[in-house]
Parts: sequence; structure tokens; C-alpha cells
Amino acid sequence: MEFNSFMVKKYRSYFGFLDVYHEGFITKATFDQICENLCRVYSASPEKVRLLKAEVPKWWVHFQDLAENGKVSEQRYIDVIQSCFFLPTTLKTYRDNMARAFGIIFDIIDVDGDNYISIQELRKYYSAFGCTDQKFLRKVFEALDINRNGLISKENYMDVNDKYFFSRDSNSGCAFLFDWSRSGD
Ligand SMILES: [Ca+2]
Ligand SMILES: [Ca+2]
Repeated sequence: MEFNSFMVKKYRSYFGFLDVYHEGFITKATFDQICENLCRVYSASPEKVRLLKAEVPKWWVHFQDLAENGKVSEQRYIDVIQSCFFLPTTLKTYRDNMARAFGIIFDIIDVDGDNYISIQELRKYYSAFGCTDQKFLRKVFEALDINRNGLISKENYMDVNDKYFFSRDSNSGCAFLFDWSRSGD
């Protein structure tokens, strides 16, 4: 199944979120930097630092297979992800991997361990990626806090992320989740 322009836009935006050096490609060094930034942000929680050091290198392992000369370009990334959508088995593997990764990310973001993400916890996580745009973060928080009770449940977090990466329906919203430069979309 071909990606529509909505899918391409979302994957471009997520690629840009990960490309913390703004190089237009992702390498092992990019993930090392992401890990370092996150470990700094969560340095007060030794168990989060341990989890990050165990998990973030695994994110690179998934990218590594896509790399050409150690680099993954945006186009290469989109092409390979799109190819995962052609077969139900590869799509399922990819979707399971993403769900696992986002489950772990939820646990990292949830600093106080109450199984909810507060706006303060969300801000902390995004700051590791260089985002401190409060207006944008408020919008992201509202998109994730589906029942508007001021907290993001794990279920809602996982649902919205799944829609982001797997829904071709442009009415599903949330296309701005990782892109504060286009937060007006
Ligand atoms: Ca929490
Ligand atoms: Ca909620």
C-alpha cells in the first residue's frame, strides 16, 4: 500500500524530530546524542538513566539496517517504512516494535510513576529534543489528553501514537505531534 501525502508528511516530521543535529540524515551518533540528552534530562532518576542506556541503542539497531555508509537519509527512511506497509507480516512486526518503543517512552516520561503523563512531564521529555515552545507543547498535551482531565493515560498515549504512525486518515489529527516548526497545522 502506497503512502499518501499525509503519511509522508508525518514520517518526515518524525524523522526531523529524531535528526537532532539537523543534518538531513540519521547516524549512530544521532542516537548517541539523543541518549545523552535524555540521560541529562532524567539524571535525577537513576533507573530512568539505566532504562535509557539499555533501550535507546536498540532504536538505532532498527535504523542500522536501513543505513547506507552508516547514514539513513529521510528518503531512505520513508521508502523502507513504506515498504513495511506492503505485507501484513512486516507491518505487524513494525507496528509491534513501535508499540514496544512507545510503551517504554511512556514509562520514561512518567517520572513520578503514577501511570499518567502530566504537562510538566511532557515538557521535560520534549526539552531533550530541543523543544521548549510552550504553546506547541500545550497543543500536544491536549491532543494526547483525550478525555481532557489534565493527565495523559498510557492507553491514550499509545492510541494517539499508533494513529500518528499508522493512520492514513488526515482527519485523525495529531500530524503536528513531533513538529513544533509546523505547530499551526
Ligand atoms: Ca506521571
Ligand atoms: Ca486524560
